[in-house]
Amino acid sequence: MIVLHHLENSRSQRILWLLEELGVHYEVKRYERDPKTGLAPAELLSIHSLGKSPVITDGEITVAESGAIVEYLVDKYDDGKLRPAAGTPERRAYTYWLHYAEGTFMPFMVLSLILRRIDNAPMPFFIKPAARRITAGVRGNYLDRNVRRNLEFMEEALESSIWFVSDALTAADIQMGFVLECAEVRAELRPDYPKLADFLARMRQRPAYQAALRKGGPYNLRHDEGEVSHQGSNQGPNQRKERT
Ligand SMILES: N[C@@H](CCC(=O)N[C@@H](CS)C(=O)NCC(=O)O)C(=O)O
Repeated sequence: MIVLHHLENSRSQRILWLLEELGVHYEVKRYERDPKTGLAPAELLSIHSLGKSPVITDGEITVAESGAIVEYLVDKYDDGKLRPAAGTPERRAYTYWLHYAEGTFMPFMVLSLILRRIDNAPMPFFIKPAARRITAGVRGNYLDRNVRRNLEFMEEALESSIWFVSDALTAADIQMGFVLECAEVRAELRPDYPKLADFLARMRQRPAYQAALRKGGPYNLRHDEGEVSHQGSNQGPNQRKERT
């Protein structure tokens, strides 16, 4: 039996979605973040040395890192639906997007979150202007340009097909879905990136995505704004931190 060690409001949501698309029987063990730090509980360290989520266990086997979990589950349960055949241009595109999600785009989203936390951190009033100058400098000289370029790149990729690889959903799209959910929270997608916004709308209409929301419990990446962003979320005003 697959057990998904699922941290609230995290990348683990993509594994839930994948498990639902694959129709696998699995168990969810949900972990809450520390309300002050937003970090995962120490309990997760007993599952994998890095103490991050997602991580799955399958009997004696433990698999961490969402891309690796996707490949493990697709190898074991997919019948050719969610991963194109080896040696095809579609398979090359699939591999690219599967790695691009965590390898290229997510680091910008994490940096964006860290900068925002620095901006909002309690600190002596005379330090605040210097801290703000540093975060604004990183945004202006590095982050904003990279985020924009990547959003344009992803938008262009969706000009020739409705999902990233083709008009058929693949597991790489499932990996990319969380990326776009983060981009939605930390960068404005409409009106400049209508195809990315359409991707999100299409993703959220899928029965498997909706089932994943029900299985995983409250899910909301839009904490700073205090908005409820997804069905199944019951975010309260006492939980207003953005999470990675
Ligand atoms: N690249 C890893 C990232 C894992 C990761 O950083 N997970 C976050 C949740 S989205 C986490 O566990 N954060 C809690 C913490 O750092 O304590 C993956 O894709 O699995």
